[in-house]
Amino acid sequence: MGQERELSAPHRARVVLVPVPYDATTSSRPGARFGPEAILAASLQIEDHDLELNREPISVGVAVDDPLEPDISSPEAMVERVHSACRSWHEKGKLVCVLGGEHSVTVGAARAAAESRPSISFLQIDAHLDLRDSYQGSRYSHACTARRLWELGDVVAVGIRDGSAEEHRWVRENDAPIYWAQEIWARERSHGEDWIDEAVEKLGPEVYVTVDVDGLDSSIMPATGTPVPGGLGYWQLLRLLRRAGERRRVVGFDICELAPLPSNPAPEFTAASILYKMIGYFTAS
Ligand SMILES: [Mn+2]
Repeated sequence: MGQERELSAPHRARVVLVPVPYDATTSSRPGARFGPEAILAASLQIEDHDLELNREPISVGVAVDDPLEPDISSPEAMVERVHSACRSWHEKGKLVCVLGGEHSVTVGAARAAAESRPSISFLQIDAHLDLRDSYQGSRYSHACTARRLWELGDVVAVGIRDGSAEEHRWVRENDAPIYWAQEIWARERSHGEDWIDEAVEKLGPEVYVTVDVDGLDSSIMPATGTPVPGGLGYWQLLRLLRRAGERRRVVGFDICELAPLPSNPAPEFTAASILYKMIGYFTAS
């Protein structure tokens, strides 16, 4: 985002981006540590005017924090580091967006957003349930993200198409609201996009939005550690995010799990575009 320097000064900016180049618990292809840098580089090519919103979202002011140094002593220590970095921006009244990094960093960002907001709820875009209580010896693995979010508030998950038997059992036992990718696909044949309003209605007044880029279909988002076919389309995801911004107060958000592919620059432009759209949608009021 090639914005004017004055607007990107932290004291002027309404939005602060916190890059978290970390991917220590990734179980498949690593590389999410290179995600923040790739998204920020691609963002320089995005035009300031947003055709859909008919304004320049960048004009709210967007500051970019220094990349958070990874703490590789444990995933829990890294979550705490993200938490404390985000908390200091929340205390200054900023809308904080974390650029991951693997999805475990969301837990720290969400905790910071949840402080002094006991009724916060979460909108999770993902291919995976991420509902394991622990994974490979850690409760702060990327595979446990949604389970940790449930300890802070209700989670509405969208685009899901992968999960273990244990996770599916947890969904049934807890009656968790999941918008399975396949159900969305089938439902749109007969009912159009009514699922979007329904999903947003399930969220409380204050919402944290986490976008794991693998929620998108792997044809447009191959650059991620664990791509899964049959995911959300670009416009489908944007319509959901826009509606969430219109109907709810978004108090924090992130975009995670981009692991850039040297052979294909399109995914980082896709992620940068979604980031810019979210800035527009979530700062409308
Ligand atoms: Mn995922």
